[in-house]
Amino acid sequence: MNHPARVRPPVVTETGTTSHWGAFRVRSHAGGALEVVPHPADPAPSPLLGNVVSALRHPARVAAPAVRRSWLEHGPGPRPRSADEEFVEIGWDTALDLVAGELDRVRAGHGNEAIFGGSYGWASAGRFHHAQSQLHRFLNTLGGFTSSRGSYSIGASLVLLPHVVGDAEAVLRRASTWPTIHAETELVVAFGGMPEKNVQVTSGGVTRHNTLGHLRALRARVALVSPNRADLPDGVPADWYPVLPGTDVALMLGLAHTLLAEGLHDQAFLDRYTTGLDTFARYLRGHDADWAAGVCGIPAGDIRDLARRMARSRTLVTVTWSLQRAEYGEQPVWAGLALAAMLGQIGLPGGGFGHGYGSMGDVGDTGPAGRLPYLPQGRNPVGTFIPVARIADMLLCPGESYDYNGSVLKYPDIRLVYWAGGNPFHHHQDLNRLRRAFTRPDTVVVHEPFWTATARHADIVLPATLPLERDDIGGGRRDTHLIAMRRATGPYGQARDDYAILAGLAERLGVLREFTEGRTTREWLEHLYETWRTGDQPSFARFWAAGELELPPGPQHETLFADFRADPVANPLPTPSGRIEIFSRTVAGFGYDDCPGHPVWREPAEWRNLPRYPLRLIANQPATRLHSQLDVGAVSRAAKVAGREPIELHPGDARARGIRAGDVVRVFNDRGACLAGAVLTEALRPGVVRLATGAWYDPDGDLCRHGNPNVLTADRPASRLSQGCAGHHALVEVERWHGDPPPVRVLTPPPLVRCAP
Ligand SMILES: Nc1nc2c(c(=O)[nH]1)N[C@H]1C(S)=C(S)[C@@H](COP(=O)(O)OP(=O)(O)OC[C@H]3O[C@@H](n4cnc5c(=O)[nH]c(N)nc54)[C@H](O)[C@@H]3O)O[C@H]1N2
Ligand SMILES: Nc1nc2c(c(=O)[nH]1)N[C@H]1C(S)=C(S)[C@@H](COP(=O)(O)OP(=O)(O)OC[C@H]3O[C@@H](n4cnc5c(=O)[nH]c(N)nc54)[C@H](O)[C@@H]3O)O[C@H]1N2
Ligand SMILES: [Mo]
Repeated sequence: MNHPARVRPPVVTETGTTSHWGAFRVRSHAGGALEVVPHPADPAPSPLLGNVVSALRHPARVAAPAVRRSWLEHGPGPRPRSADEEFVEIGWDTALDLVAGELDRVRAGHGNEAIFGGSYGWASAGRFHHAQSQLHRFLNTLGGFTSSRGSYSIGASLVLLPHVVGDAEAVLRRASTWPTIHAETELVVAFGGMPEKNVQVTSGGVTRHNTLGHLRALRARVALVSPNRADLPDGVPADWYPVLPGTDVALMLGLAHTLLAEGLHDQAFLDRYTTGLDTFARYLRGHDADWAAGVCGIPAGDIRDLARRMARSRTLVTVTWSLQRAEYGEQPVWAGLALAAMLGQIGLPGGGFGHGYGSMGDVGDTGPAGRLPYLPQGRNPVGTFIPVARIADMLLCPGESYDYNGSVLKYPDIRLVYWAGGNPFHHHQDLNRLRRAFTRPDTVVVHEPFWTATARHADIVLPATLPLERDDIGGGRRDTHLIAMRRATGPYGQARDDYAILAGLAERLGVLREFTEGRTTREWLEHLYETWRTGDQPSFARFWAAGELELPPGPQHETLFADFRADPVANPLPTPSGRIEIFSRTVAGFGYDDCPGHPVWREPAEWRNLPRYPLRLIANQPATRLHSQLDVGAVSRAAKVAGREPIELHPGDARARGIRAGDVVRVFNDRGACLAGAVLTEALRPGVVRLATGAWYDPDGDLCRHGNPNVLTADRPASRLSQGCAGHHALVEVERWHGDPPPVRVLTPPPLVRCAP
């Protein structure tokens, strides 16, 4: 049969922009249709580009300012905040009056500390319209807010690394580069693997996705330590060590024990560059390869062989960020570092320690490491903060004390929660508990482009634009270009830029001048660019007309801690000893049983649920989107199974439960349950299931109809040291769902009383 030829209307305009998954171009066709095409310089454009246009005008967009019916009728105060309640659309003037009035009431009656403006989340790329930066700047002009510290990504590492190597930034931002690894490394021991799905993403985006090519071109042999074979690209020479989730530390101890027992450690390096091996070595006595095998599921012979190979090769020990997003998450980072130190190769090209290869696209990348233009946020006069993942504890337990990094902090009494650019009902653990926590404040204000679960749990929802609907400047760390993000289309419905929303509030609260400094968006872009550029770089007008600016390349060959190795006296680490602290007197002095002074194995508390919930769930980053962003987009939707988020199971585990590929299943434990769609794969270790994060939470009682794994994870910190997010693992059971599953309801807005057009 002949198909009628599809004739594309001619391209009218083409604009450039960028995203956390990379720079791209937007073509407008006659008639208004938009098309996304990759940036011409990008060797590996991200498949996530396919979510952009399909989500842009999706009916799940927030079209107008909306207020929860019960809040509108009864005013501020604790309330159930059901996700099914009706919202009433109101005009912008009324909405801004309500929010400004609430900010005023709360700060006058309870002080600025009662405003929680942490507002964690990735928002969109773009240096000016970064929602969280805008909100922080705005709240600072009002006298400040309770903030949050650290990240969900690396909450444990950010607190641990300063104690043990002095500078978290060095490890996280100046990793040994891929070209050096290609040239020098013989063996990569990759705890958590190096999954290619993750390297398409960097905060702020990159124009050239080089990391994927580096990863696929790896010639060094890789010891892939992961319950999931898919955590390394096919074709990379590898041996698979299918460790049980949460047990990498046991394996590391077994390796370290073998090095010591067989005299394979580098005593000269340890003497000169580290402190505390003796204490660690005493602890290792009870933790040999046989012991490790019993915990981590890797045979003792394989552990000993791997230790010997590590000692005779140029070896890079790398730990993904996922490993520290778990109970006792500090330990795999600290133990991995200790293991690398025992090999004596830290600071040698191609050897040593890495953290986050395969977690983020910019780790090991060779792009420029200079600063980008940024929006000044002012100063927050309120000193109160929480470690970011303690949000539910804060709302549920005002006034209670807790430990954090050697101090005792107290939770403030929050009356108003303000969120712009994040989705806590995606990112936080134990969502049924978070729902209870969100009943406590008087008012919840959210700026969102979409009716996400966070918007549905708010009182006042203000519709925000997406990057294609506004002008901005974009770029990421290690990006080769600075991108002029030129508006490609008008805003959806009545959506406004976060900046415009906050300027409207600032005007009502008498701080317009402080907040805007009298600048329009375009004037801000010019100001940020002009105060950033060097004399030999083009003016803003030329940059904007050209659409992008190529930045000078970064060094190809860099080795983490090379200076320290070259001269530890002239270049000591900023630790108390000036050295790598395998034992930290400071951490030991805190007296935390869940994070003592050297790396230790601790059995996760979650394991008490074995064997009632025999399957070990990995809730990792999704391949088909960034977190929960654009979950209504075409690429994310195409991966759903029967409309639910896919859960991967080993065929044996599925068979034992009568589950076939494509079935809707119920995944459950004591905290809650979700539906998901079964996908069978031999790539997983038996007994392990994988359900990625980010399906928009769709609550029906304790059940999420759509497949958000955070109904299953525990709201338990990594330890008292970091209070970091530990949401990566949970124990669950999976069963076939019989009959028709309840429909997913997140693709349409909540019940809305529409205002007259
Ligand atoms: N179980 C488990 N949970 C996890 C993790 C895990 O491994 N396991 N990983 C954690 C990690 S590492 C992270 S970083 C977090 C991520 O958690 P988040 O960063 O909160 O997730 P996002 O989906 O990126 O949320 C960003 C939100 O901002 C909105 N947005 C986009 N652009 C704009 C804008 O211009 N203005 C406004 N107002 N809004 C905008 C998007 O629609 C989206 O809802 O999740 C964490 N949660
Ligand atoms: N496509 C895509 N890429 C992303 C993101 C996204 O949302 N989508 N998010 C970005 C963000 S904000 C961050 S912070 C990074 C996160 O980077 P990571 O936290 O490193 O990424 P994850 O995919 O969550 O986990 C990496 C791998 O660790 C393995 N793993 C899980 N548990 C264990 C364990 O106990 N032991 C071992 N050895 N392996 C285990 C999993 O199989 C998983 O695939 O990813 C970034 N990249
Ligand atoms: Mo993250």
